[in-house]
Amino acid sequence: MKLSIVLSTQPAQFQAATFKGDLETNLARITALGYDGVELAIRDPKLVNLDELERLVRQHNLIVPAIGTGQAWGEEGLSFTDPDPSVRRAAVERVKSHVPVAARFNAAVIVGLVRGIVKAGVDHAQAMDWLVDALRECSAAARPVGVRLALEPINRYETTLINNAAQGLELIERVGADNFGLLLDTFHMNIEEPSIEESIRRTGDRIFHFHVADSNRWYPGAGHLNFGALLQTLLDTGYKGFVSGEFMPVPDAATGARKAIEYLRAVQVALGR
Ligand code: LER
Ligand code: MN
Repeated sequence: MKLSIVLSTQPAQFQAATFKGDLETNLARITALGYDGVELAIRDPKLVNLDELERLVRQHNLIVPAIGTGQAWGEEGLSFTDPDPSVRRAAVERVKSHVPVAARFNAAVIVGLVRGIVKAGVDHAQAMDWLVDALRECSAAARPVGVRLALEPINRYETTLINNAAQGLELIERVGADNFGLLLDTFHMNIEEPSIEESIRRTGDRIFHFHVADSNRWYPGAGHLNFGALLQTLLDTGYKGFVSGEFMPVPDAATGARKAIEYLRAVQVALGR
């Protein structure tokens, strides 16, 4: 089981980006803790020196399994489902601009909150149509360079569009691209799924990436999720990707990250995987 943890390349409001800013120090900490990879949250690739980022990541022997794009929504309000067509276009262009970055690292591009929420005056079916069009366009742009897109079902308190795995699987049917799949996040699943294990089984080989946080969105082991059962189910699907920590920096990022890896490695040993 390969473990990574989220690092935002810039300061961000999003609370569960465990590490933020100060790239060199944080990459060194992540490596020293024993993580195999780092998931990079990037608001806008134009704001990042990508050669320098790649150099630092490789210097620290880390793999980048996925690139998060949610800050384009969190910090700038860009979304695939905004009633303003120029905002939708900017969101699609922004996500497409992450494709070469992902290709550099052989990473997936995450579509989280950049999909948007259904805004006042917008019909849910209309928002779904915009979402499908945007995802088709981004998947088509990613395919020639071998990049996969992972849409994350997100709990009802953050969005009204795609809250659970079943809705995600229906969306996969509509988008109809083989490089489009899902990112499952245990924090959201605990709120939305009838059964976390059953939803993992059903999503199967369409699980392109996996986030872990406990029920309280603290490090795994700090809440009441059964990580033994859910990770066993995940590995039984044949999932070979990363299990990526995305939790609040409680009591601080370094301590939470240390407790998470100690706990997850112990679960792994108990499972004999
Ligand atoms: C991002 O991966 C996530 O899980 C969302 O809660 C973002 O708000
Ligand atoms: Mn997540």
